[in-house]
Amino acid sequence: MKRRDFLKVSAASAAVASVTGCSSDSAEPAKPIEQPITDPIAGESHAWAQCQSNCWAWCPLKVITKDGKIIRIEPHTEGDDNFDSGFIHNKACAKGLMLKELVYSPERLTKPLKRVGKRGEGKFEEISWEQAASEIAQSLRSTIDSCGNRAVMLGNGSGAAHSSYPIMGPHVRLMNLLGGFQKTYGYYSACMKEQAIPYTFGPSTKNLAYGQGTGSSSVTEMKHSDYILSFGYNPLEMFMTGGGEGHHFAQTLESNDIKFVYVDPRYTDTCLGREDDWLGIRPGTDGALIEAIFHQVLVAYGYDSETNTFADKRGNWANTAILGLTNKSLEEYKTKLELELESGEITDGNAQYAEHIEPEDNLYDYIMGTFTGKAKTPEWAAPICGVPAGKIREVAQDLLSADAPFICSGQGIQRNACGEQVMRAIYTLPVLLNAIGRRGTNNGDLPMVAAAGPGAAMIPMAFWSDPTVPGFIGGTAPASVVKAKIPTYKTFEAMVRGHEMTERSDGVLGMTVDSDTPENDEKYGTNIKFLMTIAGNTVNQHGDIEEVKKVLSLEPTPGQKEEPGLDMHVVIDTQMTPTAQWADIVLPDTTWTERYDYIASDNTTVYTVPSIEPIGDSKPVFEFLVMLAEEMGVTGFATKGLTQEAMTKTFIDEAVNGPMGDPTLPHWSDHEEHGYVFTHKFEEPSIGMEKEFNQRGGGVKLSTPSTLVEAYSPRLAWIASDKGWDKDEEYVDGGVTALPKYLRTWEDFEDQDAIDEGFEFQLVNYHTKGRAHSTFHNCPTLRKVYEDAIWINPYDANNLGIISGEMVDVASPRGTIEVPAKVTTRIAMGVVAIGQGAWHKKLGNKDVGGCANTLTRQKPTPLAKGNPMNSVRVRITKA
Ligand SMILES: Nc1nc2c(c(=O)[nH]1)N[C@H]1C(S)=C(S)[C@@H](COP(=O)(O)OP(=O)(O)OC[C@H]3O[C@@H](n4cnc5c(=O)[nH]c(N)nc54)[C@H](O)[C@@H]3O)O[C@H]1N2
Ligand SMILES: Nc1nc2c(c(=O)[nH]1)N[C@H]1C(S)=C(S)[C@@H](COP(=O)(O)OP(=O)(O)OC[C@H]3O[C@@H](n4cnc5c(=O)[nH]c(N)nc54)[C@H](O)[C@@H]3O)O[C@H]1N2
Ligand code: SF4
Ligand SMILES: [Mo]
Repeated sequence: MKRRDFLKVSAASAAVASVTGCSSDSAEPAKPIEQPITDPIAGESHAWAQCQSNCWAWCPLKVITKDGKIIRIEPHTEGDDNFDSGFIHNKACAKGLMLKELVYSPERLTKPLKRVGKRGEGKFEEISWEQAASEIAQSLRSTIDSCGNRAVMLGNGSGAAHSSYPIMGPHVRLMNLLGGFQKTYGYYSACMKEQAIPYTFGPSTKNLAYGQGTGSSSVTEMKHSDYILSFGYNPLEMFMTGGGEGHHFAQTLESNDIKFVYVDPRYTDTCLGREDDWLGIRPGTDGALIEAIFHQVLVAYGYDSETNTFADKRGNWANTAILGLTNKSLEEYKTKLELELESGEITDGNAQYAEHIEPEDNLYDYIMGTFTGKAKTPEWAAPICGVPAGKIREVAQDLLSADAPFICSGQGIQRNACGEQVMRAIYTLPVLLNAIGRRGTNNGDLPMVAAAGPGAAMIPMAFWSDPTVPGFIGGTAPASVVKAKIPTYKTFEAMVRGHEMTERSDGVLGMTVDSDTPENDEKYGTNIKFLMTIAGNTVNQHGDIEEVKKVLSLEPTPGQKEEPGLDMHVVIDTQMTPTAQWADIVLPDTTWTERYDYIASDNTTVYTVPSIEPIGDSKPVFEFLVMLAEEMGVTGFATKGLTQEAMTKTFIDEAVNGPMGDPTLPHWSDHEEHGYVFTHKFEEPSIGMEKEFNQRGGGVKLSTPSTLVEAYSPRLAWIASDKGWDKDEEYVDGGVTALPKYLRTWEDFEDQDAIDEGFEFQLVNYHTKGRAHSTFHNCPTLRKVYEDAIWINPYDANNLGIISGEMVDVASPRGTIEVPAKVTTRIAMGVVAIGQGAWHKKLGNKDVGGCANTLTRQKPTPLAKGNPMNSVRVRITKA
């Protein structure tokens, strides 16, 4: 079994028992690289660790020590950089190489701490691990007893992504053994597209975010394309591992004759002369650009309303693949559903929404303006998106004449108040063009991350968190009784009004919805009262820091489900972060160099052994959870007295020999004998959605209720109706529509109220090369190399009389940050941009740390209830 196939299996735990071993027929053996050594002359030793930061690459790190201290970190240098060989090696970027600065940082946590002042005041006293375990156990027990397991939340944290321990690890198992907990859904990375995909391509297209299970093609497929259209897909900044995806992307463009058009308000390092065109679009307006492209394509196809056909290249194919392309097609579909309802023989899950289908609201007529008089021409779109009409025509023409257009997107584009809409439009585009499911094309999504899939890394995670996994050392744990899931972006709101949340009002999944009477919908029933965050800097990384702080400073009201205020906030990290400052108890975890661990990505397996002793009194989170389990009187927790080393070996043994294992992976004994890092042959994945779009007879078969691409979604028509979800008055059309439409939202390009209040600029807060989110922020070298400054166009800067390097105040209705300006033509006019993840540091009424979330808003998107961090308007003034 390929590791990617395993992912699919592990997602569906019901299928687990039927999986028997793996075939190793075609697999080339993994290659070991470099043994740990001791250099007797220099007196240096080295061992291997892994960069576990959430950048999806998990580069092996060679940790060089002398006299028990890390003296430097080196990348691994064996293997090759050629994707065609299949043995890609992940060479650490500047961040991983600066790990030493994190291990020995002044902010490094070395002792368990207990708050002494008010929450958030930042005053702590040192306590023992025993006291910490006992106080946490007491508080946890009392929250569960008085408010139930739904009141207990494990906070979001991605700081040690795919480690066997801090993420999705022993804490999940422990909480399940205690009767369950709230683990939110809809992660910050991709939750708008996670909603957009099932509505468009069907639920089976969605299993994991991050380009892994979104049906997209691999980045390796690009070499078969002749035209790449990227909506903010930015591999040279997002996938920095040398030899990995960014490198491969650059190689592909250099060695093939491909036209590359990059759409982003920022001119990123993905361009740097590789692009044929950079379209410096306004944030949140890609939907308008795409509608104008639809217009040009539909005009070129020509529509014969008599026969209800288009003269597209494949002979009316798009009209048979897309639900809702024309009035007639949608009318026929509605009639079919009505007949099903009448006869009672319902085969189509959309039948229940038949009455909400409005055939006149089809894509063709909407774009042509047949009933509205507003055609979505390039001339209509240009003043909205800022891309000249001539350019839009050129893109449409190129898309029409290319043999294999590869349309793709990043995720910043969907971190927007209309993120679901724009993603549904992007998914529809390649279908309309018949540029999907075949060589050199893509489904519009983030290309599969070729060098950095989590692969077998999921195995230990599954063991910890999936109680159905057989054979696990701890036996089986009961599944969580808490089925309801709150959207991640409502985490803090749920501390104040979780008790009244329903699926319809707040997107809480897994609860009963009474489809006609919202008053009868099941309520979540309690506020969140206990929060434990491991490897997350949530205060810094959630929207609107001041609002987050306000919620965290509410006094606890123990036992009162409907009253706000956390009983306890526990943070387990390696650094004294802005989030740890807001904890009641802070616990010092070990870093990636101080514990055993195991991560296997698609192309590398690293068995990490500690290269130094834990600093101070820090302890692997695993060992603390064993203590907590004992305090709580939980039996059957996973350890059976094993050390972390033995535990890790058990994981590897299961990953290789277990019922779901992959025998082509090296065993721990192979690691000990041959090397702590192995590279695996990366097999080029198949073309995205090839199966779904190449049915016998040229048909399309998706897992949507209609089996077609639901550009028009009957369920969304219901949600948008009066009987559906609550309307959001700050959106035109309530923010949800059956067709993907460019919608006006709050703080968008056209928000005249905000502009009148002086919030003249749109703000993009991107993922900078200098951090993985907030991780690595406190590395002084990185802060010098990657300047945290607000990008502003020379035209705008000139109007404000601002020069590069000058300190400016960037203010939104939520707060103000003070940062230097960087005057550059690399940003569209009217837009400013800053790297997200800088640590919030309040001085007076300003955040002098420059955290983007001092500016962002906590209002969720209408459908996914996700984080629209790029829907922010700001005012710029001299500091
Ligand atoms: N404004 C804005 N905000 C955003 C985004 C945005 O684009 N704009 N992006 C969002 C996205 S996509 C994401 S994924 C989130 C990420 O948000 P988080 O998941 O909070 O990620 P980090 O900020 O990197 O914080 C990770 C923490 O884990 C700690 N850590 C690292 N290793 C270990 C370990 O081994 N053990 C323990 N116990 N702790 C460890 C680090 O010190 C750090 O404090 O941010 C989101 N926030
Ligand atoms: N160096 C580095 N790499 C990372 C991370 C990191 O923090 N640092 N984080 C990792 C993680 S967890 C994630 S989720 C991914 C994040 O990956 P993404 O979410 O794709 O990254 P962003 O930088 O937020 O956005 C990508 C680009 O989209 C642009 N953009 C923003 N709004 C719009 C818009 O409305 N339209 C268009 N066309 N473009 C827009 C931004 O300017 C940016 O250049 O990256 C991963 N890789
Ligand atoms: S931050 Fe990403 S690319 Fe850089 S070393 Fe870590 S895993 Fe590799
Ligand atoms: Mo992310």
